[in-house]
Amino acid sequence: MAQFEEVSKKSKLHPKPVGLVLQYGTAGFRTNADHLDHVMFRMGLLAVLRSINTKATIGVMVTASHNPEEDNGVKLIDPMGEMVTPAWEVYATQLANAEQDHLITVLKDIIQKESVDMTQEAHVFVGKDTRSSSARLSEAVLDGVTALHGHSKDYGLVTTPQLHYMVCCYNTQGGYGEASVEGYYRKLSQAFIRITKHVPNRTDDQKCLLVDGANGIGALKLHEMEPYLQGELQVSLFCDGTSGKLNYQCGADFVKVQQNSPKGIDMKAGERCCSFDGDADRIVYYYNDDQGRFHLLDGDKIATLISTFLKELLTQAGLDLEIAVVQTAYANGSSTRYLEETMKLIVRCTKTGVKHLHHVAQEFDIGVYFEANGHGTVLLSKAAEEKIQQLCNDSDGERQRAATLLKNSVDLINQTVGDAISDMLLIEAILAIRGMTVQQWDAIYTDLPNRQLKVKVSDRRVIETTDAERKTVSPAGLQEAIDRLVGKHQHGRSFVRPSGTEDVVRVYSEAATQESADALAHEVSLAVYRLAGGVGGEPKPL
Ligand code: 16G
Ligand code: MG
Repeated sequence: MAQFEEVSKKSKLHPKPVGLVLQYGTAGFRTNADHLDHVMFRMGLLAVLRSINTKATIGVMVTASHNPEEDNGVKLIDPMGEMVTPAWEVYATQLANAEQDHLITVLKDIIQKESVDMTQEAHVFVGKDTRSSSARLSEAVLDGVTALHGHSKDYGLVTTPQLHYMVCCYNTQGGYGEASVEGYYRKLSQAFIRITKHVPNRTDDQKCLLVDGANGIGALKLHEMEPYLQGELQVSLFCDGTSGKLNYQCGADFVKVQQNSPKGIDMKAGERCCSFDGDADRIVYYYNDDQGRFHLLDGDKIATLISTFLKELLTQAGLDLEIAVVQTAYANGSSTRYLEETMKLIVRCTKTGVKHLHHVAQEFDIGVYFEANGHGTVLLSKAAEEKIQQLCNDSDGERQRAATLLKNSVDLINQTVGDAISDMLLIEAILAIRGMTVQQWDAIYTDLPNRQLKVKVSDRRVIETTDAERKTVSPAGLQEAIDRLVGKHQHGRSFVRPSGTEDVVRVYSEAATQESADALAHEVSLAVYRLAGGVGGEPKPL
């Protein structure tokens, strides 16, 4: 077929470095931008197949999120705006790793396995972050789409969650909103204004927020959105990309890992700040107290604020909907205890990686999911949304008011994926309604001190886990060793897992004091080093 000849010809313009092997990891391919041209071209091809296969528009986002500027990566987006299904991650890996003269064979294999009818039309949305390599790499994606005669729409510079949103809006024929960046700004900001304009006496302090844009796409897009917010939120944007380097000493990942504020930011005591990551799908909040001590409000604190708020509204609205919070093993033990024991909420734990949380959250009427690192959102079942909508016309004033507030909050949420901009607006709206300061939010519960370390081993696949990564089953003796060490520390908890994005084993610990958490993490790291084939000297901090 002429299509394949064209692919063959064009693929030579996007040659694969011989022998290079890459893996579609937890969140797509990610590595140094110089090695990705062929991957991008091929993901363009794969997106065409996936589009025909699902009879819908597919998204391809060029980004390496919180990685350094020199890296890049790509994430595939399925029709409802969710991450691509695992079977196709396998195809993505096969296609990316096929040597040049095998490319067509691998392509035809996928076509055959999935019975893709190549006479059908394909539609692909493409987006990119602000990395210097993103322009040329997204061209390579578009080239791939064209080579297989697919139609493409280039959204240019967008955040990852914005592209997820566009895909969902388009495939639901506008049912979720308008598939344009302006449509996204309008939907979110109008919902925000509908909520906050009913809050009496909001002070300037409550309206002002310091935002670290990680010198990336989130800064650019938040700046673009500001006029739509009509002064209801007054953002002071720093790390806005005008001078600093992407993700360098700033951004959500830096803040979470270092447990410190971005470099060079001037925070007054008590001032509310938040950081986005490099593609704006994560957010964390923080402030300095009067003694200049730094306080982090991570994904667990965010999930607590949101789920508590939603639960109260459900009670006020008299709606009997099942609400659950989905976390990973990284969730601070204090948050889990607070949610289960004080708030009486259902809490579920899943493996690390957004798609795992997303799927579990879908099992409930309302599923609030957050990773401790700040990636998360809220999902509502169709039935739940309809019940809320119906109640908005209820004759009982109290119930009607609660339902309307719920409806407006739902409109603020990007349900396709964690979204720093949307999460930020939801958090700001909740704080405004409750008249709550960042300190009061922080005081809901106190985090147990914790520590993360990483250990280099010769093959991290020797570590096998179970029970949502909370226990190891191999190598032999490791779990027993961890249990023994944990037993020596008050409120001790620790687990280890092979990273999905880096060639290391990650170690997490928490305990009653920081010294104790540090000691536990160190002791467990040594056990990993000893029992799992450690290499390259002592274990290092994350
Ligand atoms: C990716 C995941 C994130 C996870 C992290 C774990 C997505 C969009 N992102 O960034 O959810 O927390 O990997 O990394 O799924 P690790 O396996 O190296 O610890
Ligand atoms: Mg990200």
